[in-house]
Amino acid sequence: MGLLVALDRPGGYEELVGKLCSRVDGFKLGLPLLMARGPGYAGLLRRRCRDALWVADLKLADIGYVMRLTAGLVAEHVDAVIAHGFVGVEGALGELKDYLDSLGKRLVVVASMSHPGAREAYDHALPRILETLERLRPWGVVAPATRPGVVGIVRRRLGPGVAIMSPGVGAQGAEPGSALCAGADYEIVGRAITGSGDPVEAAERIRREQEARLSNCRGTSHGS
Ligand code: FNU
Repeated sequence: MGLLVALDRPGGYEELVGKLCSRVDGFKLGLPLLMARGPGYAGLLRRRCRDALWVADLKLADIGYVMRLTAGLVAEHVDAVIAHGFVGVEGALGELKDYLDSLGKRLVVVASMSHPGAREAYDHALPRILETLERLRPWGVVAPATRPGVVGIVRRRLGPGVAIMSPGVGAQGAEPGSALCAGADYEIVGRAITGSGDPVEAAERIRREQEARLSNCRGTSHGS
């Protein structure tokens, strides 16, 4: 069972990361924060919570050459980098994965997205993206908590060896634990924690809700 906190809004998170460190499994750094503060800020935050999983959410979607250049700017400070799945393997995700492998870093690929409009693209694209993921075998996959059915499809197709992380819990409407019950390893929560008056209390409450939902669904569906 996992909880990753999304840090998106440009701002100072040193204190918050220190406070949340023992309560969550990791942090996902968004582009607004990385662009405002620079890639080195990831390293500064990481020093506040070394054992957590640190993910740079770059949502790369380019030729391999440019994705390698971009990932290379932040890779030393994080464990994993997120790229889009629709760009395919040859000359794109394959190159990025080889590059990250050579640095001892992990690739996470978006299988489908959490917002309502994702249906327009991903309802059609998902079968092809799943083929890409089967060939590529990235360390992790992003699948939407707002559509737990998609999380289940990804889990069944890729098996237990892939880390599934699911955004959409809280501000986007999904309940804590719903994606975990569908087969995800981590739920990604941003605003419901960072936008709360008491982020530590919010993170603890979400943890409790994850545990409660997971213990209810375990045995009746695919828990992780
Ligand atoms: P919160 N995110 C997302 N949907 O929301 N990486 C996706 O399909 C996806 C993502 C990220 O709504 C988003 O960028 F692939 O405040 C943000 O950092 O909880 C976080 O997940 C959700 O933030």
